[in-house]
Amino acid sequence: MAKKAKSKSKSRTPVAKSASKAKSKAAAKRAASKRAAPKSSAKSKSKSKSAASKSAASKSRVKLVERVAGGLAGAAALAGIAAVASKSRAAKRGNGKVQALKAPSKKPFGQDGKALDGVRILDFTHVQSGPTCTQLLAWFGADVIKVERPGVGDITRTQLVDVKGADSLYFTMLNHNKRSITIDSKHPQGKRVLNELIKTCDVLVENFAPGALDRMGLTWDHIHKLNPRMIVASVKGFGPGKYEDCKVYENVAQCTGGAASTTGFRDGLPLVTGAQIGDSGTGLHLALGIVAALYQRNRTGRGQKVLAAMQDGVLNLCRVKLRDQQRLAAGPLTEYSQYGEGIPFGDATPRAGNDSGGGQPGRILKCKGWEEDPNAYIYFITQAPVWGAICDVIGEPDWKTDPEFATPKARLSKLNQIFDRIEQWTMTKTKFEAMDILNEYDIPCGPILSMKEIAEDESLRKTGTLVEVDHPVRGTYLTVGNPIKLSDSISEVTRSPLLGEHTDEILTKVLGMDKKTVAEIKASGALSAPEKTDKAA
Ligand code: CAO
Repeated sequence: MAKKAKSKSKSRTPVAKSASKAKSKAAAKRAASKRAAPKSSAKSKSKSKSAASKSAASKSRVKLVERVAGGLAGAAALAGIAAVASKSRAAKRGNGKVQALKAPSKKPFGQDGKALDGVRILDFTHVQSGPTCTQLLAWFGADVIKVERPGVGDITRTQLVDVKGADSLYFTMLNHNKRSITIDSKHPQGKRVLNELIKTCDVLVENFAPGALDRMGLTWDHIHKLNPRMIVASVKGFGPGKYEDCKVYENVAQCTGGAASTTGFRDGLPLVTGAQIGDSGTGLHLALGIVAALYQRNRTGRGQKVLAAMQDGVLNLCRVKLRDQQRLAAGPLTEYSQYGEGIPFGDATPRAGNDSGGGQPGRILKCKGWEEDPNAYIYFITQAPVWGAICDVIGEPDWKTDPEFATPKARLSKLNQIFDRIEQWTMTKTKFEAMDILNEYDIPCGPILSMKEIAEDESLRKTGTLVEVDHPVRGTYLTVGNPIKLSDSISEVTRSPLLGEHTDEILTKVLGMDKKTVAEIKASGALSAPEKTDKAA
């Protein structure tokens, strides 16, 4: 049998470590001095520049384009999409000539800024979908200013609380690397601050219920008048249509986007998945839309609206099920177990249990210890090119030449028999033993890992996908770092902000307000929760 000659060499992605205190202080200082730079927008600068400084500005735009392109490619890689913006493309200008590419950075690896350095986000998001998006942008280096309601903040700060008095893990795990300012967006002085922020930010991201942003007076026209370069990015439950005014949460999106009707077993209820494809999935889509809009703005100088509807995002992730819906017209879905079981198909894509989504039949099979351990299982794929190795491993060498089993087509009607036999073998091994043996023969498989096992996984910690973060109120906690690795824009994970922690810093350093103005706005009550009367308290 075709046992592998040498073990697989695994390429390591860059290590992103939780920043040490000293390191993060220095980074904060650097970032603060950058942010303090006078009303930094390239737009206002370039107007008054001489020819020499124009060329410097254009160089820095090329740099930004390159960085944005890098960020886009990272996101695209995760979504399984081909890279859409390469550096060589970014260097191509309107005259059709290709400019010489910049020489590689002389700075140490990973220390030449971040992909989205210089991009400032006005983050009006809450709960999960929007915060996922802005957290990703922050990890790529954007300056994310989270606007929260005074005294209350993002509702998730106080949801599913595990440490009394501390922001919940729900909040901390979705809002890393951001700054927080409290503003009552309906107060006239609050609107004044928001208008100033709109002028200085590149992107406004929001996921309010439909119409809420307009009710605050922040219509597209208003925003665009203040800052024609601003990109306004929204998550909504549905796109335009009969449901466009509806509020939507994760599971509603899973149900309306096609995930629930195709998840679970044929004879059971529709199921929602643990993966937050409606919220985090849509946040990821929105982030890609924002980076694309930033890229286009480099050419047009104009902002645009970006909409990621949760139903659309879920459907995009379920596209193979829409594929199967159309295949039904041509006959039964032969890779679904129900085909081998002789159960007729209806007129819609059925739930397929744990059958493989693609043309390579797979199942979840019991491993040693399954009686006690709910996760003692392995996913096993009978990939056609390694069928011979599978037969040898499970002790059925005759199946390699037996016409009843030798071809993928012949096997389709016997999947239950085949997987029962494979399971007899997997039940003699733990899921990790089975994984080790099967990997030797390049047989695609994966142990069912519990969250406990994942939390303890050394490789995920080494790559920075799992990170321990310090928090002044709750202490150290474990979180998921940036899952997208850029070789020259390494993500450090810094803790989520306390409510309104950066209010003063943003008013003075970002907006350049003097003490008197800050005092005036504060005294108006636009930035603080109303005093509780004795009775109310
Ligand atoms: N100052 C003053 N008012 C503020 C404010 C601030 N800083 N921040 C928010 N508000 C106000 C809004 O203006 C809105 O007021 P009005 O309804 O009077 O205009 C109000 O707070 C509530 O906002 P909301 O309707 O967005 O929040 P909700 O809790 O009722 O609904 C949600 C939550 C998620 C269902 C809804 O926001 C939504 O459908 N969003 C789009 C889809 C989405 O992202 N869903 C994912 C949620 S995660 O599972």
